[in-house]
Amino acid sequence: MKLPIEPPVLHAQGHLIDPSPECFGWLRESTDVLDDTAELHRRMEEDGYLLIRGYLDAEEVLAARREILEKLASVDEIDPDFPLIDGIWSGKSNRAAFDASAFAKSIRTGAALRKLLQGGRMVRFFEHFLGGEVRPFDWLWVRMPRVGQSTGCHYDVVYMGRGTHNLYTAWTPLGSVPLTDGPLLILENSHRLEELKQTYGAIDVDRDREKNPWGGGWFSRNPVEVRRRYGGRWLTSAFEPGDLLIFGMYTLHCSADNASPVNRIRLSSDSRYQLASEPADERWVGDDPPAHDLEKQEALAARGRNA
Ligand SMILES: O=C(O)CCC(=O)C(=O)O
Repeated sequence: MKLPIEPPVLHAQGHLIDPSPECFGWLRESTDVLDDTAELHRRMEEDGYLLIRGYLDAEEVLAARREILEKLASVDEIDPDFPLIDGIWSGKSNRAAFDASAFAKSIRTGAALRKLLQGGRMVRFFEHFLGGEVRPFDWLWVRMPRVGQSTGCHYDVVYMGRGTHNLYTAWTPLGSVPLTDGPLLILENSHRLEELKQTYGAIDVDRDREKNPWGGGWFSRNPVEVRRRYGGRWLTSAFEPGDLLIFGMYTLHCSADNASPVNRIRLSSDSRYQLASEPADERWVGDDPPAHDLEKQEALAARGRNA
């Protein structure tokens, strides 16, 4: 992909990402080594992520996009003056008239989304990469930030670290994500920050709710300060349907603020993959994963104790 020579003006959580070459750069592509599993492992070890262009079937990606947008349109969130597939925010929502958790479930369990993320080329990638039968988490995350919204800096392990850490996130743009629309940002070399891994990276957002100095799971809402403290550059890219960004549990990431000039919602999913033979974090697997619901987590644990 041809990326601009001039660095973009990006903000994250309202902070300007310094575009100077010491502070900002582009994600390295690994598309050329897709068939070389040893090299993919080497790059994951070196970079903490893999960016593979055009790997997924773009038609399947767009089918998942359409499926989600139809649901958002059904609660009036999509501007009917534009083609549905453009995903232009209407500036209003009728979601409150519906059961919020049922609506969220319908978004993350759609047939087209499941087909894209829990089978086919996606699972084949991880079978090769992990070298065995793969278990995708049953829970899928769909992100729909509107203009002005973004995700704070975090390691994924704090949300899903109870099973194997040989676990990977696939961040999948569900449509084009130009630089204006709030793409994902990865902090270079953050998978090697041993002190951060042993402090912040050792928390469990649910178990450590009371004593966790980071409040929720985000390490920081200020990526500029994080970079100043830990070094590295914030890396990103524009994305097209079919592109895939994979990273490990200790790769610090956030997203840029969605600054779409046309009010487009940034649609993406993040899904997780591990070897079926390794223990899975019980919060994210099964027919009705408990997620962060502490009562459901406790009921599940009690069933385990009584089994
Ligand atoms: O897409 C986003 O804004 C956040 C994604 C994320 O946090 C993740 O993939 O773990």
